[in-house]
Amino acid sequence: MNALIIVDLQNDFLPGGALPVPHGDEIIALANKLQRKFELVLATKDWHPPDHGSFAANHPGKKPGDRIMLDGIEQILWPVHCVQNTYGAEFAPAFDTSRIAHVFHKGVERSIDSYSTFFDNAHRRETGLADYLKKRSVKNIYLMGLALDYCVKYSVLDARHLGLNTRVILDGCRGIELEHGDIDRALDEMIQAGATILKSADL
Ligand code: VGL
Ligand code: ZN
Repeated sequence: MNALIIVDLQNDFLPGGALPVPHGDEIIALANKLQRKFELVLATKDWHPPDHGSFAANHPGKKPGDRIMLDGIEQILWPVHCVQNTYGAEFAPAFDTSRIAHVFHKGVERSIDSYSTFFDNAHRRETGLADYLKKRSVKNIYLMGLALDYCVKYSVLDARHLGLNTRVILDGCRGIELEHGDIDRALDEMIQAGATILKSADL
């Protein structure tokens, strides 16, 4: 079975949100359209408690973009975003969620971030997605969403680690590009890991 996984299509990652991904809103129409091509549609949400360690505001003297050590691993600091049960964490209003079978939440623990939709950044805890796919014998996954150079990339790398056939729908993603070249480097890393990059027109 093929599954479509739509990553973090939440208000805070859209233009006007707390951590806007440039042109992030442009993928909403495609997300709605592509769902019809898949038997199984899953989605993820970045879902942080207010005291989350990835928020610069929770570290006196630090600002977004700074890097710190958080519980033993390097962490980039972000603006406060996707706080549980706030508007910013909700799916984009124009995003059709009626066919989504399950939503996986990540970044829920204060002391560790989770870019990947499978594991936290230290691979200590699972979100449940790997088991979910295994139980349903899903071997082929297609990913789209935000942000290409963070959550999509780390999800793809973990998916390849888990042995899943992993395809990235390029025009279904937008990146943050915190540093120039991040998107291209993310694509290279995903290809190196054995993922396929395709366009929605190829589906
Ligand atoms: C993300 C930065 C911080 C993402 C989440 O969804 O790509 N990026 N939290
Ligand atoms: Zn986050």
